[in-house]
Amino acid sequence: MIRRAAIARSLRLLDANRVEGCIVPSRSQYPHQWFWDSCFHAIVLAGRRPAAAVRELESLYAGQWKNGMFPHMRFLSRGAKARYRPNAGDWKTGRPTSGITQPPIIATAARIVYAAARDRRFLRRAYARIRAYHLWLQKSRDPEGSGLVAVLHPWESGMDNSPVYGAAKDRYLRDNPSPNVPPRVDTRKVRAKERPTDDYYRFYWGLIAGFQEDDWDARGMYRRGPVRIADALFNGIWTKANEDLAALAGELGKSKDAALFARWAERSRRAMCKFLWCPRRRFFYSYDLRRGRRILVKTVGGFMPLLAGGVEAKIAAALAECLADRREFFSKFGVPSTSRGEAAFDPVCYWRGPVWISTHWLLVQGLLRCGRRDEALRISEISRGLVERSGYREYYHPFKGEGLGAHGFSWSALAHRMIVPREANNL
Ligand code: 9WN
Repeated sequence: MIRRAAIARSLRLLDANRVEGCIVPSRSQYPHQWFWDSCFHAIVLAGRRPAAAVRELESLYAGQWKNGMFPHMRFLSRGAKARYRPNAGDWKTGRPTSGITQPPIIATAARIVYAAARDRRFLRRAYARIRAYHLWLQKSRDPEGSGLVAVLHPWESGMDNSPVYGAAKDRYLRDNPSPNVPPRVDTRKVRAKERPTDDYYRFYWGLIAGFQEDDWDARGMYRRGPVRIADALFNGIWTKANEDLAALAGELGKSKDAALFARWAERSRRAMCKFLWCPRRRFFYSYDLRRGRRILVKTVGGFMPLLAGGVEAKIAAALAECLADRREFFSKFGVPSTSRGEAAFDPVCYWRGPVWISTHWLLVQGLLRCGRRDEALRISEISRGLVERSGYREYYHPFKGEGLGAHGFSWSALAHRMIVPREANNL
């Protein structure tokens, strides 16, 4: 009964955050559409409102570029312009979207939504859109076919000020005259210490200016962009997404496509184990493709290769140990975004320590996949507890459980949908 009331509250929040046919992450802080947020919203809705889940995913099509890319943001109305920067005009992409992407979780979301909605028309349309996206991502972010796709801007990683991007930021600011950054609006409603520093903002805006010089040409951005990082979370999601796209292709009888995407998934699994896994430190790290070395900072992203399956039992065991270690990722209120052992760890600052419900959700899927049910259940329970206690906040303090960042934050509704029904993984 209590559970049902909680789910109803989550659905009410999503209803309240519906703007112009899609759900925004938070009315006050993020008044536009974000790519991976909408995928998470669709996953939440699939449980009780499959038709609404279909609509949420389909609302992303309006932003998709001709070359197949799903941009990380789609700007909703002119009225919202002043409330979020960079706005559509700042990006100069020639359309009301940003020019970069975000973690490619749409195939996974579509598989979950299809398992719930069983709507063939949705499946056919979604498949065509997502296939184009995967072809774009593969070609423009892994042109050598290594199995690892690159992130070119920290915003693409979804974990914007993660210390994974710290060294790249420092190098960038050292080599480039500090770009002019318009006054920040993100710190008007959220305390500055919970948000990225001004330096990060100079880096974010500077990278955008560089891409504008390349006229948003994917090849030029990849070749000349100062950041080229195989992010562990992004690649874990990408690998799982290829497996899910292969399943959707199979459902449509497209066996050649199914074989292609299954091969891509397998290639990425191998590449993650070869390049991201460090046998000595027993952890998956993001990899700096420009410099040819791992970025030795432990973040929650290091658990995400588990999503892809096929991880050796001893690797899964090492990660489970790390998850249970108080000096690393164990804390009363969940799994911090950055290890407690890192110098950059900060329990209130955004992706440098706080607990996020989205990464909890991903972690639960990864743990279930490698048979770690007890750990998965613990994280599910903590997630529900956080939302009950502190509301739908953007992130939470790992030791105190207090809410941080934006209020009325949509994807925190995932707390009530941590365990996805088996049929979603068995189309
Ligand atoms: C920049 C919307 C997005 C999330 C990201 C999160 C945050 C934006 C920002 O909010 O990023 O894209 O302005 O800080 O880091 O993961 O998709 O919720």
